[in-house]
Amino acid sequence: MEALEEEEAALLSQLRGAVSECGQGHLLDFWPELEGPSQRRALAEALRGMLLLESGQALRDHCRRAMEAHRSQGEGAPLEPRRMEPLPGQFLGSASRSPPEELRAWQQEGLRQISQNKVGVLLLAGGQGTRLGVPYPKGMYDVGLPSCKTLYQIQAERIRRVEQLAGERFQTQCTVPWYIMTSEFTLGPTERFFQEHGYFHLDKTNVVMFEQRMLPVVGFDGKVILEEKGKVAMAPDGNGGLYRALMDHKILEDMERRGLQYIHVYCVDNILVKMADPVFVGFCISKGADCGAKVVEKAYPTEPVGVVCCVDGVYQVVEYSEIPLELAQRRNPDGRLTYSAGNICNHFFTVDFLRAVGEKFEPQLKPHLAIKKVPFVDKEGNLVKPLKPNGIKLEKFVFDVFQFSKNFVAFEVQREEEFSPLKNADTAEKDTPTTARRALLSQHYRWALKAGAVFVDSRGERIPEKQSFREDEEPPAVCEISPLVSYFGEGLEKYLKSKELQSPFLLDEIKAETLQQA
Ligand code: UD2
Repeated sequence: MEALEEEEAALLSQLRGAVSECGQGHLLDFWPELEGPSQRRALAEALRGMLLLESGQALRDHCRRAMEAHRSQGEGAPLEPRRMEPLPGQFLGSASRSPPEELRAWQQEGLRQISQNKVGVLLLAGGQGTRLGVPYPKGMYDVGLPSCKTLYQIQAERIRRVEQLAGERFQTQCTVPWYIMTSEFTLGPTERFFQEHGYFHLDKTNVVMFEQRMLPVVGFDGKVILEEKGKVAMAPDGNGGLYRALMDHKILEDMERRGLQYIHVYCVDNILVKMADPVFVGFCISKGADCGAKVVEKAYPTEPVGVVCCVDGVYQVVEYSEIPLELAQRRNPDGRLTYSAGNICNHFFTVDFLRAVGEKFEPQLKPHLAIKKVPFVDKEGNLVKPLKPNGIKLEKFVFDVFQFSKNFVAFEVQREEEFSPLKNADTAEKDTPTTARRALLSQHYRWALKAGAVFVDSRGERIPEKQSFREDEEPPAVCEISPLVSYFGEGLEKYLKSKELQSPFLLDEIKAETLQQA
């Protein structure tokens, strides 16, 4: 017993010295009040992780950087209008303006690379999803489709289908490995969810989860925030934490061992995401790109998407939180937004490029500032839920590596086909479960009509067709098509041509088989 107490006293004195040296002595203020050795051990572990080196240099730097970034916020001219230029036309491919034969050639190239096991997908899933407000990872969310599928299941099934399409086209058996970057908040629940669902019939060895790093959240006074008496406030290091995490967990080695050359990186919440999109992948490869981004035309000046553009002649995304309003609102003589190439967090990278970033460029990535409301314990030990923002998070952004690209390209796609993100709860107007569900059902309704289907209501009366309807309008009939039946509307005629379908209609594999035989 005595030995234990002595050991603890020694540990405390060592820690106190180290944290005080970087001005963070307050982190141990409540040590005597912590309940038992397990709480003390947990705090000691967390502090040791933050201190990193004995000198405590890393923590001191982090706090200083956070405070300076906060102080200089709004000072100077962050982005003078003349420095920022729209993306030149030659770097932009387009899904709607390119001739069909060109699109077919890109698709063929993408499928060929997939069939040779050279393409992987990487999901950024470490975010906390605070705006949506659910206590579990966003990928587990069910937006209320007839099938009740979650975002993860939809994505898994699109992977299976694209493997099948590529395999059939080139007579191979192929795999698109799925890398999933999680954080301390999302790893456990995501792993459990995949286990419970049998990895959605994917081979478990081809689903690789890894964790990004966490960083302490700093108050405006430069002091790390204590969220509880024995718990430091920590937050993931942004989706640009990807590059460190790839190195930390030897993920690039895994990619190389599998012979992968191209990676499609995407964010978790876009219900229309085309996993390993053969057209986009084929386009990037055909242009010899090492780095690429999918964009949609921005819908309105303050839409929360970054803009892909050039800053001082270098390709970049200027994030929605950082673009001056005057620039976001600027329009061309034809009335279109000047900075209209909206980033949808769908990126293409060669594995070689990712390695160059990991080994060489990553330390040059500058963190961005996010000011948030962070619960904390005050000096008296009371838990306070602040009404105003009080905490500084520093985050790296995944697209900040575009500046290191030797050959960057962007590919413009149609919003209604490829972008409907789930960001907010249904109390908001945009980017909600309702808008995501509607976007997917509208797309599937269009696919069914194109394949020659006719919809009827429960009394067997024909539902008048509508080829186009507003974004905020429900499609005339409810139709959901499993990704296992069709990846992007292909191959539906054999099931749906001249068929009368009663709304709501769900086309899964079993239904498809019966329809084909009918
Ligand atoms: C992202 C893009 C924005 C636009 C928009 C479209 C960035 C930095 N911004 O903004 O330009 O394309 O999406 O929907 O990419 N994530 C992590 N770790 C983190 C933080 C986030 O993995 O530490 C993941 C998160 O789980 C999500 C993705 O990154 O899948 C994007 O994060 P977000 O939803 O917070 O990004 P948002 O909407 O601010």
